[in-house]
Amino acid sequence: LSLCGRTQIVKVVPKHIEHFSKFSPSPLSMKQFLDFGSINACEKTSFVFLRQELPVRLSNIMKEINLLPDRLLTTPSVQMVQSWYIQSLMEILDFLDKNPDDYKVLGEFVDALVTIRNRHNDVVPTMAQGIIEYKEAFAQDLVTNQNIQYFLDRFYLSRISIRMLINQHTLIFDGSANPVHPNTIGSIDPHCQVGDVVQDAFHSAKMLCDQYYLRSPDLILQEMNKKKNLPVSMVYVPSHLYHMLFELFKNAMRATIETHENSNNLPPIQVMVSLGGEDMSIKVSDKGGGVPFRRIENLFSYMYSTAPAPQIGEYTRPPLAGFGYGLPISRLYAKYFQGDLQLYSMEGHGTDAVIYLKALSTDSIERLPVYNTTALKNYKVSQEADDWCIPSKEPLDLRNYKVANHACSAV
Ligand code: W6P
Repeated sequence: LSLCGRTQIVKVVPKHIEHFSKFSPSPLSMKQFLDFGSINACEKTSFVFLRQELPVRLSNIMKEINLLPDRLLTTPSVQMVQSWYIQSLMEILDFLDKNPDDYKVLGEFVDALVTIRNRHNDVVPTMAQGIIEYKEAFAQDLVTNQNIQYFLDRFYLSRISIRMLINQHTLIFDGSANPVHPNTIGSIDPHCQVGDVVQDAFHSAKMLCDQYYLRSPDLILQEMNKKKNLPVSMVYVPSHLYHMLFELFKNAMRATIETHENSNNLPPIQVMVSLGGEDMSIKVSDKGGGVPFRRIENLFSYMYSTAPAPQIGEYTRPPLAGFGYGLPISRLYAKYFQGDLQLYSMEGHGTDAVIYLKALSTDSIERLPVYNTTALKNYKVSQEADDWCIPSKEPLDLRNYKVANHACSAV
């Protein structure tokens, strides 16, 4: 691949995107991830897989970036993110004509992946900045909110999956690094102790909470294991689980403290970890007064939860929850291996947040967006009339409906 100058890039890159976006991404199961890291793990096999699969995943989502409304696509932030994707795609394509049997090539590939991972570190705040720029210039409506939601859910899920592939390869095949966690395979723990991750995440959230509010609720943790009388354990990525739980705890603590401001004791946050035959579920319950049902969807909205960053000297937000993309991205982590994250709230009482994960590693298969005509259609939804009536604020004035022979003194 010889590229010289911008004109070459502009001509050549779209051809590669066209080519690789015609392939569907290949979702991996937990078992396949573990196999790449087992004793007979072959760096060459992983290399040959990734130099095809990474361009496929990158190109699939790059096609969708191109479908964003022009007013968003042309913001400096989104342009920057797009340029990172183009650069990274080219750097991986450089390896297509290299020899997998050359150990130097394998080493250069690991280095390239590290460079790419770092380049994309700030994708989430940069995209958020793009949304802010867009919101400042254009009125936000329901259709744009839906389109942005659809795109960012797919875009961030794709990003989670690409980083997972990169992390696994670099962690397993970076010879210099002696593993910090000898029992993990890349970022996967085949015996992830769910209760331990709950304790860790709670402890971190509690420290933030103490720092800001000078107090914090306690934790009551219960476990149910249908199969054995043992702590719940599963094959999972502990960092993903930690991310979700930390986010839920911050939200639960903030709600608890803010609704018990004038009380000396705080109701504890109760957690139930339950392992069944199909699901491993974690319920986080707070007595923080709950959220009106109408507003639950907004908690997961990228557009409604993007606020400009506070200026220096300006009032700074509490470090605890309720801002940014914590909840929608936590839900994507759950969905990534076929799980989900749902909120059940009762306004006036409190909120239950439930993480559903697959108990069996054979069911834990990557959930990946694919660019096809169905996806394309979802970006073409125009501003058509809703097929549900708009409720009027004022009660209907029935006096306008006079009926002959109907005696009605008010008429
Ligand atoms: C709330 C709002 C919320 C979001 C996520 C998790 C827990 C809670 N509690 O009041």
